[in-house]
Amino acid sequence: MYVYNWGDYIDESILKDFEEEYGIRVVYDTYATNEDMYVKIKSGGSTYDVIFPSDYMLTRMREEGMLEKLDLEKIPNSKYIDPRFLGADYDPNNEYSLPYMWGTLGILYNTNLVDDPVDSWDILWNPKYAKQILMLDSQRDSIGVALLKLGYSINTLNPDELVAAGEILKEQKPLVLAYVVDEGKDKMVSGEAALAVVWSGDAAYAIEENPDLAYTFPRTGTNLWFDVVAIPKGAKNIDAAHKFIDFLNRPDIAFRNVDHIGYATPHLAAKDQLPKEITDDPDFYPTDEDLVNAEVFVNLGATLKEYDRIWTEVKAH
Ligand code: N2P
Repeated sequence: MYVYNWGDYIDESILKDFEEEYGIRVVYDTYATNEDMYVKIKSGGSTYDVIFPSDYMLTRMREEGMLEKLDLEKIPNSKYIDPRFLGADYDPNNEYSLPYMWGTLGILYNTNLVDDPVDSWDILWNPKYAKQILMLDSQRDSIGVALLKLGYSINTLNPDELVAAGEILKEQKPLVLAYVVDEGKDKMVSGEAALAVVWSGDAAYAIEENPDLAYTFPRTGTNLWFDVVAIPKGAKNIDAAHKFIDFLNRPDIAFRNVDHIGYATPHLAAKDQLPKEITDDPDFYPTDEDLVNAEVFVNLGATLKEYDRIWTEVKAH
């Protein structure tokens, strides 16, 4: 069975346990962004059995006929998923996906190096932190941060707003140490950078390695995201894929996994086993009130081309 997941997004000992219990060999590959995963699946060169898209990418793949339906009868452990994560816009009838992890986009910072309040995206444009800022090498996220700084929606279809976002990303570039994804954690842990745009669970992981780090997200607006597990069309091991998804949702496994990777879990039995100081922390388990200004990414349709163009320009600048 072939599993394709984000980097640093599972306790890999769980793969071994699954192989032993089920006698099914797991080939495990990773990707850095939704867009990388999409291109690989779309090209058809490799067939995976299990993938982990985010909300907006699930919508796109669903609309493009790139997904198999899940048979929930074969995933009895799906009963542990908190119902508030079901019936979401990206999969209104829960036909194609089950929630895997959720979280926010925010700022990981080194409390020894940053003495300004971290409560706005503006800090990422402060020249005081020149060459100490890490941005995500992920187009929706980085353009999203720029749109938020300008007070626009992260799902804007307005070309002028997008051009303005591209302009401020180019302005910011001399301050940016690097555009990174999984490597950002190490640069923050080592103290090489002072501020990084990260996904919440990666922050939790880094803070555990270096207690001088802290994470928050601007309450003025951010991206709230949901990552799910799904089976791409053309998968050759659909039965094994269902077994694997069920295994991931077995309470002991779901707990071990989330405890290891540090993201917020939609799995009630796993969440119950986590320390209260984690599940009560509004930066990692935000309440509705913390999220009043947060937006979930949506599939952009034809305007995606504009985002692509702007991101290419920023990267080449
Ligand atoms: C894990 C990547 C998490 C993806 N390193 C956030 N959507």
